[in-house]
Amino acid sequence: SVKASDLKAASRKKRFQDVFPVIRDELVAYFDECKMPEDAKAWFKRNIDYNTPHGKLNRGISVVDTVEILKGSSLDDQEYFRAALLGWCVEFLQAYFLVADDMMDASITRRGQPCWYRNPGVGNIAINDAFMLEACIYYLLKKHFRSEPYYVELLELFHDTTYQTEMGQLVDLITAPEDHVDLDKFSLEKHRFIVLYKTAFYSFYLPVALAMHMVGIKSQSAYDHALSILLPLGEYFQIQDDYLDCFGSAAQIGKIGTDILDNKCSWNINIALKKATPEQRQILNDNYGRKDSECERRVKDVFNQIDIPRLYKEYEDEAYEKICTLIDGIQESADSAEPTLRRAAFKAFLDKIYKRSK
Ligand code: DMA
Ligand code: MG
Ligand code: MG
Ligand code: MG
Repeated sequence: SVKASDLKAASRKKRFQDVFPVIRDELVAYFDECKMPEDAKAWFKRNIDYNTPHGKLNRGISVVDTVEILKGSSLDDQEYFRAALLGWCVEFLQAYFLVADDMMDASITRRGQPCWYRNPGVGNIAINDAFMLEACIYYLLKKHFRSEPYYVELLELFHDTTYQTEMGQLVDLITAPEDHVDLDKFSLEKHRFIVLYKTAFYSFYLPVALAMHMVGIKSQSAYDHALSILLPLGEYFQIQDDYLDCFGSAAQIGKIGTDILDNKCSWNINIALKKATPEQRQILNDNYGRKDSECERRVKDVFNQIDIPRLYKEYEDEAYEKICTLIDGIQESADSAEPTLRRAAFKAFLDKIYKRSK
């Protein structure tokens, strides 16, 4: 039976998705203004349509959800549009990162379709297409938020979280050299650094901080407190991503895992290294990070012998408990001059990802 909460989530997603064509058409209209050639306009539109709206949209919808919870009442049509526009800016940032990430990770599929760079005639043009998806963010912010007192805060937030993500991607990539496997260089500490930087800031802190600016929260301590909950939440989310890369089904996650082939410092390999017998360690040394599906299968066999799925379930329960405790630590004060953090905003985010299989 379909639960009422699922129906509500579906209708919220639908409302958010309905804003997309309006935003897309604004972006494409600028190409007309600039008298761009028709084929360039068509390319740009196809880039946006292919790479931006087909994900789970958790990050984007979280901006709207958080604005509503912090404000404490539902939004009128204009407020909804503006919150959704910020949400779509997060989705453009995500699209930009993913188009580039798939090239760097030599991935095959994304969101159930070929990675953008693998489309006929696209190839390395995808590099410029990624830059253009990023540029969409600043075009939209300028058009819709230029006169807001918090405009500079929005710009800094996007710039800072973009920089953090790129720092994380740098460590992710240089810890996974293609031509040299050295599992001694991996550790859970290194993994933690990578996932906080490459994922947690832009996927979890950014949407909530955007919503906080929109409802007029100015106190730095509120942003620091939000960060102290959202970084662990983002760490948990990326560990799920690492786990599903190996143990999820391609049909559900919409992508074919490449972490073993790519020599990635993922959660699975770090846990396996802690538990492996000398024999298992030798198999991992000889087969991890080799561009060969037979080697990949041998690594997966060791992961299963070590029972990574059971260890993951234990981790997931612990992480959930820990994050709930952090959320319970929020003091909700009603008589404050500006809106304050709300437990429900963080709980909503946590419940969207708890025990996810996609
Ligand atoms: C995700 O890393 C981080 C960014 C910034 C895209 P990833 O390569 O594990 O992501 P995915 O599994 O989606 O390719
Ligand atoms: Mg990737
Ligand atoms: Mg990657
Ligand atoms: Mg991954």
